[in-house]
Amino acid sequence: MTTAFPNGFLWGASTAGHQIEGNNVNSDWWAREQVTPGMDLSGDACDSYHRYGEDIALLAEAGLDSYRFSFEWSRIEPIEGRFSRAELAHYRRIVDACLEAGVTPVVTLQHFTTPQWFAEAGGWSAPDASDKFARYVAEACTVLDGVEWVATMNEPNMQAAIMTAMKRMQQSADGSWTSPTVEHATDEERQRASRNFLANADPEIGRMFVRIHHAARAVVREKTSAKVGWTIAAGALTAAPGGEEKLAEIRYGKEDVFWEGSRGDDFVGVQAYSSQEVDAHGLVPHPVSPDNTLVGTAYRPDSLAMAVRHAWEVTGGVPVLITENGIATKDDEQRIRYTDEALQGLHDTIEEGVDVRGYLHWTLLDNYEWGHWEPTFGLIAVDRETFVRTPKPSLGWLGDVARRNALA
Ligand code: IFM
Repeated sequence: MTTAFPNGFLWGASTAGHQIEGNNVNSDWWAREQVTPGMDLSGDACDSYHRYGEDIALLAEAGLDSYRFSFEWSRIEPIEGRFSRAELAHYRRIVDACLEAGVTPVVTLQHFTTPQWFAEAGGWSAPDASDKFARYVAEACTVLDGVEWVATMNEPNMQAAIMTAMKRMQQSADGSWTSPTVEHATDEERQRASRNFLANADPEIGRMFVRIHHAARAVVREKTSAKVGWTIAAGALTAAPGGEEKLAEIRYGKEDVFWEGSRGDDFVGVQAYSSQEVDAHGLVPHPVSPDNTLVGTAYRPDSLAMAVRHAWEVTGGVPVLITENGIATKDDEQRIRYTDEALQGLHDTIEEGVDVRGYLHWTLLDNYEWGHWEPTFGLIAVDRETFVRTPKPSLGWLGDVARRNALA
C-alpha cells in the first residue's frame, strides 16, 4: 500500500517567538521568569531574532517547504497603543525570507505570550481584551501580504487551563474553594490534585476565547486574503473503565469548546504529542515506561491520528493543518521512529477522508520549553553559548519524506 500524501501537502516545522528569539523583554513571560523560583530563564534563547535567515535556510535546504513562526505582540506593541514600525518591518523580513526561499510562511499572531502591560491590565479577562487584541491584529495584518496561513492564537485551550487553575488557586486563597492540597489532604488527594492541575478549563473561559478569536478572525479576513484559523492542543484523551462521564466533562471545557469555535474557520491547527486516560477522578498519570519522553508523557505516536479524527468530527469538517507534533527526547532515532509512526497514522486519516493540508513538526530548533531548557524537541541542536546550529538526522529524514511527499 502506498503512503503518498496529497499533492500540494505542506511539509515543515514550527517555532514560537519567545522560545527561540531571545530577549523578549516586554512580555509577561519574561517578567514571570525573573521572579519564579525554579524556572530557567529564556535569556538569549536561540538568538533567532537575528538568525532567522539561517534557520529558514536550514529548513529549506533539508527539503521542507513551510515554516510556522509567531509574531511577538510585546515587541510590536511594547507600550499600549504605540506600535513599532521597526518591529513590524522585522517580521515582514521573516515573511520575505520565507517567500524568497520558496517556503510557505504560517504565521501565528499570538503564541502564549502577551505584552506585560496587557497582563497587568487584567490579561484576557479584562473587559476590553478583545478590542486590544483586535487592534494589534489589525497592525500585524499590514505586514501579511502574500501570507496564506494565519493562526490568530496558539493553544488558547492551554491558556484557558492556566487561567482556570489560577482562578481556583485564587479562590482557595480567599477561603471560598477548598483545595485538596491543603495540609490535611491525603497523599493520594495531593497527587490527584497535582496531576489534574491543568486538566480542566472552565467552558466560560473557553467561550470568551472563542469570541476573541472570532473578532480577530474578522479583522484578518477584512484586511488580508489569508486562510485564518487557530491552533488547539489535543489531548487524545480516552476513558478508563468508569471514566466516561469525567472524560466528557474534561474534554468539553479543555478542547471541544475550542474545536466548536473553529467552525467557520478556513482551517484548524491540530497539535498532538501523546494520549492519556481519564478515570472517574480525572487524568490518569502516564504509565511509567522507559519510552516516556523528557516531559514525562507516554510514547504515543498514535495520538496524532486520534486527535485528527476528533477534530474533524467536532469541527464538522474544517480542513486540518498539523501545526505541531513531535517528541521531547535526546534520542534522535526515537524521534524518527515516533514521527514515522505518527505520519503513518495521519495517512490513515487522509485515506478515511479527512482533509489534511500539511504537517509541521514541533520543532525546528531545540528551544526554551516554557521554563526549561532540558526537554529537546528539535530537529536541529543549538549551542546556547555560540548559537551554532547542528542539524540532527531527523531533519534530513523529514526533508526526504517531504521531497518524496511519501513515507519510505
Ligand atoms: O513548546 C510547546 C509549544 O509552545 C506549544 N505546544 C506544545 C509544545 C511542546 O510542549
